[in-house]
Amino acid sequence: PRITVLTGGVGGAKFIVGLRNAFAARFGERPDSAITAIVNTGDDLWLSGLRLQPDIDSVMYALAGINDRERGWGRKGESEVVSAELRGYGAAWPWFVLGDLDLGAHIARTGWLREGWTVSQVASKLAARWDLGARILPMTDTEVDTEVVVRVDGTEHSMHFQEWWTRYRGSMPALAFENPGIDRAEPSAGVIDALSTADAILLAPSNPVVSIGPILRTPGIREAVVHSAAPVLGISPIIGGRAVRGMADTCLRTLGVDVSADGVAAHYGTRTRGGLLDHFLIDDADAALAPLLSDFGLHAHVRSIWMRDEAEATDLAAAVLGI
Ligand code: GDP
Ligand code: FO1
Ligand code: CA
Repeated sequence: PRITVLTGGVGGAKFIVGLRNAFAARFGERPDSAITAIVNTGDDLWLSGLRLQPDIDSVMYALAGINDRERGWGRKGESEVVSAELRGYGAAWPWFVLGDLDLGAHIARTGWLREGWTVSQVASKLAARWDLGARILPMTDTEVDTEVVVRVDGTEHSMHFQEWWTRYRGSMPALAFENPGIDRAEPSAGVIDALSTADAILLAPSNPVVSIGPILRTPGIREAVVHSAAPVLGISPIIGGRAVRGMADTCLRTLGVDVSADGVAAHYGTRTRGGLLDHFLIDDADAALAPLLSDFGLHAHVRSIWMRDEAEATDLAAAVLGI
């Protein structure tokens, strides 16, 4: 079977690692091209002349088994020699760490982009180094970096999502999240095919606003999900009214979405009623919400959806494959 997953960085990456493992256990082979991750590129940014793709790198590092699990982002065993030098020169952002190992990916990527390779070709070239067991596709080859609209002293300003997220930790109330140019962006090569030929489409437990949001806003992607013959299944990123980690709660409030598993389900909507989902997985802690989801016309599935380690992620993905 072919499985296509829409995903952001760390939350989605945990699930995709589990999905790769569960697929291999169930079908007796590594999924490789049978699992396609369509990854958010809204987090991407230029910094000191380098192109960073945090969500692409989070998925690649997690599948390669070289991610820093404690910190949640970047490479494990990282050092910060270059970052300290950049700070010394007053270059880049003083609040933003560019790890030495991580910089290898940024330099390689930027070099290839300057040689004329597309964003998705570059993602494949980087991925080729590792035995990932899944395919990584950036949602688009166009730069559509997410901007956050904030109000300072009564006037509205935009800042890059990474500045809002890492410098201010989401503490500045966000009025809106925008992706300038996205109306003219196209899905990268293979994205629509991966959706229309999938046997199942999954919405990873990623940030619905700033990770899944930009993917669905890329022209053609939402329609491809809605019109797919495959079942569409989502996993809630909200457990017991809280984001497991990160600031999905703050992002949801900006859109006026209730911070709850049923709030996220209603935000995605039910396919039979003009939305996206056929199935939604919620945590045992939210079991009381299951009847509400059924009222939305959704198939609700209740189990533990908290992935504390790789074994729990694999169990969760095995349950998803069984639906
Ligand atoms: P980011 O791009 O690095 O922020 O990662 P994602 O957008 O892919 O995922 C972030 C979301 O993952 C957050 O909203 C978390 O609530 C959610 N998340 C993280 N870990 C888990 C988990 O173990 N289980 C579930 N259900 N959600 C999780
Ligand atoms: N997150 C931080 O909180 N602080 C950092 O200094 C930081 C550096 C960084 C460098 C490269 C990269 O790919 C990701 C990095 N992140 C950092 C994580 C990232 O800002 C966010 O967690 C995600 O973009 C949100 O999805
Ligand atoms: Ca992200």
